[in-house]
Amino acid sequence: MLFLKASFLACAALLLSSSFAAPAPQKSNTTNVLYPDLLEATTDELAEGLKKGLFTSVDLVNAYTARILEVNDTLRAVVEINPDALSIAAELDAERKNGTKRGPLHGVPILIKNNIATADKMQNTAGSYALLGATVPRDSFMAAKLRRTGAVILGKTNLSQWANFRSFNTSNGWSAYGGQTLGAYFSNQDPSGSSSGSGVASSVGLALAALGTETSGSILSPCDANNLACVKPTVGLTSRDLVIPISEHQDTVGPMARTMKDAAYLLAAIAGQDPNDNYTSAIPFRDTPDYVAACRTDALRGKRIGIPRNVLPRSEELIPILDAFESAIALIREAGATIVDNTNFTGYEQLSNSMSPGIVLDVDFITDLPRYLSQLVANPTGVQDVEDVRNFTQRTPVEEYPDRDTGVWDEALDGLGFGNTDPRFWAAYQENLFLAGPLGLTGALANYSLDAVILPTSFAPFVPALIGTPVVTVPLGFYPPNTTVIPTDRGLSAVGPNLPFGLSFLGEKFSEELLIGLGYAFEQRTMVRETVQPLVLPVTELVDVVGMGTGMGRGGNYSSKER
Ligand SMILES: *[C@@H]1O[C@H](CO)[C@@H](O)[C@H](O)[C@H]1NC(C)=O
Ligand SMILES: *[C@@H]1O[C@H](CO)[C@@H](O)[C@H](O)[C@H]1NC(C)=O
Ligand SMILES: *[C@@H]1O[C@H](CO)[C@@H](O)[C@H](O)[C@H]1NC(C)=O
Ligand SMILES: *[C@@H]1O[C@H](CO)[C@@H](O)[C@H](O)[C@H]1NC(C)=O
Ligand SMILES: *[C@@H]1O[C@H](CO)[C@@H](O)[C@H](O)[C@H]1NC(C)=O
Ligand SMILES: *[C@@H]1O[C@H](CO)[C@@H](O)[C@H](O)[C@H]1NC(C)=O
Ligand SMILES: *[C@@H]1O[C@H](CO)[C@@H](O)[C@H](O)[C@H]1NC(C)=O
Ligand SMILES: *[C@@H]1O[C@H](CO)[C@@H](O)[C@H](O)[C@H]1NC(C)=O
Ligand SMILES: *[C@@H]1O[C@H](CO)[C@@H](O)[C@H](O)[C@H]1NC(C)=O
Ligand SMILES: *[C@@H]1O[C@H](CO)[C@@H](O)[C@H](O)[C@H]1NC(C)=O
Ligand SMILES: CC(=O)N[C@H]1CO[C@H](CO)[C@@H](O)[C@@H]1O
Repeated sequence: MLFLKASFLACAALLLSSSFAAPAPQKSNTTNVLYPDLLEATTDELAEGLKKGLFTSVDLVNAYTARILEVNDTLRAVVEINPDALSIAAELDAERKNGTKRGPLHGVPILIKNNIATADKMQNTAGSYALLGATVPRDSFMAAKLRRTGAVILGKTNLSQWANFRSFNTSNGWSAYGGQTLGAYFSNQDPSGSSSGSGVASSVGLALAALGTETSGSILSPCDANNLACVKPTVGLTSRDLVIPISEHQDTVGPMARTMKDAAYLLAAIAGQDPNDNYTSAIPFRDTPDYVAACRTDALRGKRIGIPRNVLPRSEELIPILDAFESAIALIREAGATIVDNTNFTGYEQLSNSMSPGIVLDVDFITDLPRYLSQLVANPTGVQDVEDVRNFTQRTPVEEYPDRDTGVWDEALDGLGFGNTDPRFWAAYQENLFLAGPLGLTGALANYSLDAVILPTSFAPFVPALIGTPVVTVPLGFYPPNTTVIPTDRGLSAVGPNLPFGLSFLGEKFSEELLIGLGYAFEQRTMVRETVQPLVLPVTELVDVVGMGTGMGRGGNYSSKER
């Protein structure tokens, strides 16, 4: 839920060796007429095929399962496949035959991050062995919502362990339980995080889309790095019931998809009030807005869009992103929007040097994790709080301590140690709200009468995270093929040839309907996602599995890899 920013300056540059430039695998073209290509398949295409009986939900589960297994050894995006996925799909197929259609996601496979609990055979661990075998009393509200709309929960995706709230020297996409997830666009690509597996899985079509969670950047950043269209919803639009927390004030669950419209379908499925998460009582509408209908190509026309220039740093590595951002500004103007430049976040510098953002997360984690753990019905390791989890982590070798430290928890427990009803918490929280609000995003929106603000996605998460406002991101461009690789301390490629990046739209609380429209209009005018193909691609398509039925199961016999 918190993403680790690549430290551009601390990294030595490494010249690209030509051995990295492996050719992209040959893509099958046998999937044209009847079957959508699963790398780019949309909700509308899958719904149409299911409706016409061209393929079934069982076929989709078989195809996506094969794709997951094809790239498991290289990408490690999915840690577990739901052993019940085929039987659930068969039931949904029967229901459809019987005349019941639950909605556009009926029978469509979706992956969820491994911190969103399901009351089934799958684990919910946040990537830690401290929670292996732990069980919950019921599905999380997110899982229950997905099931009710007819989506098949196909599996759990890997994440930066504890949503990147453990260590100061770990890597994006690593967890003890799930190993190291990698991005698909370049050798050893840093997948970003913490919703790393959800991002990578969506980007190479291991399901229609995935759910991620964000505290500060953990949906937006992997969407940025993996060429996706995503929504980081307003805190309170989507319930955090039985989601392993960092911070009740900042956590949110959202869709990570390849297209804006798919993200809209998924958001519509998961948004809404939940008595088990009282932040959802702040939702200002009775009926969820029609996020799919908001996808209009003319949505930018007549809108006022601000640019908080003072948030953008200048550095050599950022030139491709900043250049693409300037082109985006021109394009948005052409689309009929008014650009208001220099709508700066006046409190940004003070905020950047403030301790308050860190204090809020540390203290919330100390407070909120025990609340999650207290709801477990089975808890084999018996961990009750952050202190227990630290102890477990430090003495369990597979957790890779001390190579990956527990610095975040040390800071929270030893440096602060108080809960979020303490006045010291309140002071930090109020400072965040003021600097990121009136002196930040909400101030800029009000002072310049803006509908939204745009930023390159790598600079978008921080301010909205502190005030719980929504952000939509869509693909913007790619680093050029001759880009010099910049590795992280653990050797992941954080900058490199063909690595994707995105554009973000930031708005007021509960303005998702507006932001989705803006994102969609931009996406449809640019369509940059498909201009670069991932290096690692599964090749199984529907044509390879249609009619195989439920007999295959996982680890089945797919012979399509050589095509
Ligand atoms: C598939 O690709 C081959 C080689 O590029 C081409 O000859 C053939 O016409 C294509 N088939 C279809 C159905 O597009
Ligand atoms: C991926 O590979 C690892 C290691 O071989 C294995 O433990 C894991 O179960 C695999 N994941 C899936 C989804 O099959
Ligand atoms: C089919 O519909 C009938 C009548 O609504 C219902 O009784 C039956 O359980 C349904 N079967 C399935 C597989 O959904
Ligand atoms: C939710 O409940 C907590 C604890 O009871 C309370 O502190 C908080 O103000 C409530 N939040 C909302 C949005 O109602
Ligand atoms: C906004 O920030 C930019 C970049 O730091 C700066 O050049 C500009 O003068 C600022 N504008 C206002 C109105 O503060
Ligand atoms: C850590 O766990 C060990 C083994 O359960 C226990 O003996 C020890 O007291 C624990 N230490 C702390 C500080 O909780
Ligand atoms: C991570 O930090 C710990 C504690 O400072 C240190 O022992 C370990 O060597 C570090 N690991 C790396 C890879 O830097
Ligand atoms: C909005 O205007 C108020 C009043 O002039 C000012 O204090 C604040 O800094 C402005 N905020 C932004 C982000 O422009
Ligand atoms: C990459 O190519 C572009 C255009 O050909 C050139 O301007 C740029 O200097 C090159 N960059 C590197 C790092 O070689
Ligand atoms: C599995 O694949 C092998 C090798 O292609 C083939 O001989 C065998 O018949 C297949 N088994 C099934 C159950 O399809
Ligand atoms: C559940 C799962 O996928 N576990 C694997 C995670 O990665 C480690 C290290 O690569 C493997 O050993 C696990 O089997």
